[in-house]
Formats: sequence, structure tokens, C-alpha cells
Amino acid sequence: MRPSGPRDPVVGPPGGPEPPFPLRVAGEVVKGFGRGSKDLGIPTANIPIEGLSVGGHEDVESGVYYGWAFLSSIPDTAKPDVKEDVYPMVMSIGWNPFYKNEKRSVEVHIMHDFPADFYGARMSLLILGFIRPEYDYVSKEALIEDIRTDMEVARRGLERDGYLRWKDDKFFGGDEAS
Ligand code: ADP
Ligand code: RBF
Ligand code: MG
Repeated sequence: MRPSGPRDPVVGPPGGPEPPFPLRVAGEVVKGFGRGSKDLGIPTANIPIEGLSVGGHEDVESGVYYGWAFLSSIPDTAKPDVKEDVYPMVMSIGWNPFYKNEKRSVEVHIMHDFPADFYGARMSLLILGFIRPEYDYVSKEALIEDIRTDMEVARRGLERDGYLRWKDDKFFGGDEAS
């Protein structure tokens, strides 16, 4: 269960990410559990768990992370019309104890309003920090409240120079795992 008490407003060293960060992960946006995270008001773009191996991070600890997401089209596929750009993101890697998933998942909420879905796009992630472990919750509302706080923590974290500068990382130029 989630420990009670207030949360830190910002996490991670002020000067910029420190090892093991940044972590680089990528994959195609696929259908998730269809559980309707959109109903929670928080859609999450899922990539296959194999995406962790792009940077050799299959052993990464489960939990909530923040960083930058780059969306692009996958060449020669029936693809969504995505505007290639780098966006702030918050993500969950894990088992979603609240829902008792039997498969580990990688889900990303991008902090941007999109006019349409982008299933089939390529999503490249530069993970710059760890926010918290994943918890079970007494209610859906409590889970939503914590995810909203995660978004604020991520936004404040990414505003700092040492984190902003990673938006230009060459990983976002299309290389697999530079
Ligand atoms: P699923 O269970 O298939 O992942 P969700 O309800 O989590 O379904 O919705 C995820 C989909 O919503 C993404 O794959 C993407 O196409 C779309 N989407 C729209 N806006 C966002 C956003 N801001 N962040 C993440 N996904 C978004
Ligand atoms: N699910 C959990 O069961 N426990 C969590 O602590 C948790 N934290 C999350 C944090 C973020 C930033 C996001 C985007 C999702 C989180 N989830 C968590 C996953 C959530 O349950 C999932 O997005 C919905 O179930 C839809 O698949
Ligand atoms: Mg999802």
C-alpha cells in the first residue's frame, strides 16, 4: 500500500541525471490492457516490454519514472500522422499492483494534448529519473491522485537546465540505441 504522508515536490539531483540515468528505451506504441486509462483521464501509450532491451535495461526496477519522449513514424508502415517532437513524459514500468497484472508493462503518459491516437508510432524514451516505487491503492481515486502528483513532480524536474538539455539527445535523431 502507498505510505501515507506528503510527497516530495521534486526528485533527482539538481544538476542533472546521475547513473544509471539516462536510460534509453524504445518501441512501437501498441494496444495496452484496454482497461481505459483514458477513463481515468490519463491515457498511457504502451510499448512492448521487449523495448527495455533496446538499451539493455530489462532488469530495471519497477516503478514510476520521468523524462522525455520522442514520437516519430515508423518508415514503410501504415502509420499515424504524428508530429515528430520531444515531449515531457511520466511513465510506469511494472505490474500495476492495483490491477494485479500478470504481465509487466511499460506505459507512458505524455504531458501534451494530442488531437488523435497514435498507435503504430515509434516512441523513443530518455528516462532521466526515478520518482517512486509502484503501490497498491485503496481506490481508483487515490491512484489517480498520485499519478497527478507524479506529473507535477516530472514537470518540475524537467524544467531544470540539467534535464532540459537532454531534449536534444542524439537518441532522438532516430538511432536505435546510440
Ligand atoms: P491502451 O490500453 O490501449 O494503452 P489507453 O486508454 O491507455 O489505451 O490509451 C492509450 C492511447 O491513447 C495511446 O496509445 C495513444 O495512442 C493515445 N494517447 C492520446 N493522448 C495521449 C497522451 N497524452 N499520452 C499517451 N497516450 C495518448
Ligand atoms: N498502477 C499501479 O497499480 N500502481 C502504481 O503505483 C501506478 N503508478 C502509475 C504511475 C504513472 C505515472 C502511470 C502513468 C501509471 C501508473 N500505474 C500504476 C498504472 C495504471 O494502473 C495504468 O496506467 C492503468 O491501469 C491503465 O493501464
Ligand atoms: Mg495504456
